[in-house]
Amino acid sequence: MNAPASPAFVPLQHTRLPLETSLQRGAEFAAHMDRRRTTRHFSTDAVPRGCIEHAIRAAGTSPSGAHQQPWTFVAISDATLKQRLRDAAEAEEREFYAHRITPEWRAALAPLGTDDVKTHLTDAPWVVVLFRHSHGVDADGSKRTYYYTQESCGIAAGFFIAAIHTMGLVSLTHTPSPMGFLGELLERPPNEKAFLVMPVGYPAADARVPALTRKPLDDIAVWR
Ligand code: IYR
Repeated sequence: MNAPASPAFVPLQHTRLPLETSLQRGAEFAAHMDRRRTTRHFSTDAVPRGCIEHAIRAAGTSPSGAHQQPWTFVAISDATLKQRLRDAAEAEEREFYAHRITPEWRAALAPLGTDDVKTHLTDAPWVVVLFRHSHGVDADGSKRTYYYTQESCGIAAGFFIAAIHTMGLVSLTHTPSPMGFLGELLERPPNEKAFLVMPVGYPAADARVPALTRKPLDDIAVWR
């Protein structure tokens, strides 16, 4: 058995900001994020690959369990592949909306106007599929345990979505259920499990969003 690696440490690069700057930046960032909306209505206008690269780079800076970085981002722009993905997702979703959904779930989704028609999967110039590594695979093919992979991928998805918004683009978090078909379609190894599908692009000129409000700070924070 190998001895555990001794940790190598380097100085943290950090400059303390004036308090006023911290507060101003914090307020600006919160307001910026509050302008993010999920929409189902995408323009077919092209988005250069560079934008998607920036967002994946940002997502790749996310903290992860034991720094195992348990993620792969598959960025699809090929029209045929997007159509195949849409066809397969819609087949699952037709089953979901017709049979698998519970009455309570249907009622919860009603205000959002979701259905089994996933036009965004072919309209959006990019569809990015985040795969979660349920475990690692060492060079000799043996299985390595990974830790907190759900949390790690959830945080990475958040960074990705924030980066997309910062570039003036929109995304939609889509969770076809079940997602097994994505690993097959995108030829991912068995340890990679589809986690989230995110069409990315510009909003359609007539894009609409549900008229929803967000919980105020007092409803989501507790101070002790
Ligand atoms: N996976 C389905 C259903 C769906 C579920 C939830 I919770 C949503 O917030 C939205 C949709 C779909 O993607 O349509």
